[in-house]
Amino acid sequence: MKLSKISSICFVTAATGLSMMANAASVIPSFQNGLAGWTAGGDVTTGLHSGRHVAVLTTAHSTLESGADAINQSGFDPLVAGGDLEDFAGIAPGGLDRDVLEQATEGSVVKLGMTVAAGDVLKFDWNLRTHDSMGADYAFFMVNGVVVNTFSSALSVNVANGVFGNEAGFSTVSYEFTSAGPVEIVFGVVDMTDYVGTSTLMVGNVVVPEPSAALLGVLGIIPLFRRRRA
Ligand SMILES: [Ca+2]
Ligand SMILES: [Ca+2]
Repeated sequence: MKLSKISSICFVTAATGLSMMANAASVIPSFQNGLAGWTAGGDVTTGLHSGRHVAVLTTAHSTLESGADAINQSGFDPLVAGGDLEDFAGIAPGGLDRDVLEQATEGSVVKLGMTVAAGDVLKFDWNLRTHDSMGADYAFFMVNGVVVNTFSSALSVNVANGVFGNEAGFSTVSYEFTSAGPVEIVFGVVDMTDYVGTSTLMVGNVVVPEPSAALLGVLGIIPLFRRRRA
C-alpha cells in the first residue's frame, strides 16, 4: 500500500513534467503551413529550401533597392532600426547595434510565444544567405528580449544558386530553457551600417523534441510501473 502511494505521487509529478514538454512541442507551428501561428514584421515569407520548410526573412526594401539586392519577397518593407525594429523584437532601441559605428539600419523578424518546462530543449536549423559587402549583417535568435545566438554574414562564403546570394549552409542550434513559464522566441535578420547588400535568414525545423524512452526511464516511470504491477 505504502509503495503504491509513493509510486502514484512520482507518476503524477513526472506526468506533469511530460505534459508541459509536450505542450511546448505541440505549440510550435511548422512553416509548412506558412506563417500561421507566428507573428511577422518586415519582409517574411515561407518556402522549401534544401529540403526544409523555412521562414524566409530578408533585409530588402520593396522599392528602394536595386539589382541583386531587390529581392523583397512579400511586398512589406523591413522594419526601421532605432525604434520600430527593436520594439517589434522586444529589445531596447539600439540593442541590435554592435557599437556606435556599426549600427543596425533595417531588418525583419518572426516571433512566437509559448510555455516551456525547465529543461526543455529548443532546436532549429538556420542559414544566412547574403549579398552583403560592408558592415557584416547578421541573423539573430532571441529569448525574452535577450540575443542568445547570432549568425554573421561573414560566414556566408559559399556560392549558392538562386537570388539570395552566397550562403553559409544550414546549421542546427540547440537552446535549453532553464526555467519554466511563458517565453517569447524571436528570429530576425538585420542590415548593418548600410541599407544595401540584402541578407536573408532561412529558419526551419523549430521544435522541442518529445522526451525519449531513455528520458522516461530517467524520470522513473518505467521502473515504477513495473514495481506497481509486481
Ligand atoms: Ca551591410
Ligand atoms: Ca536593405
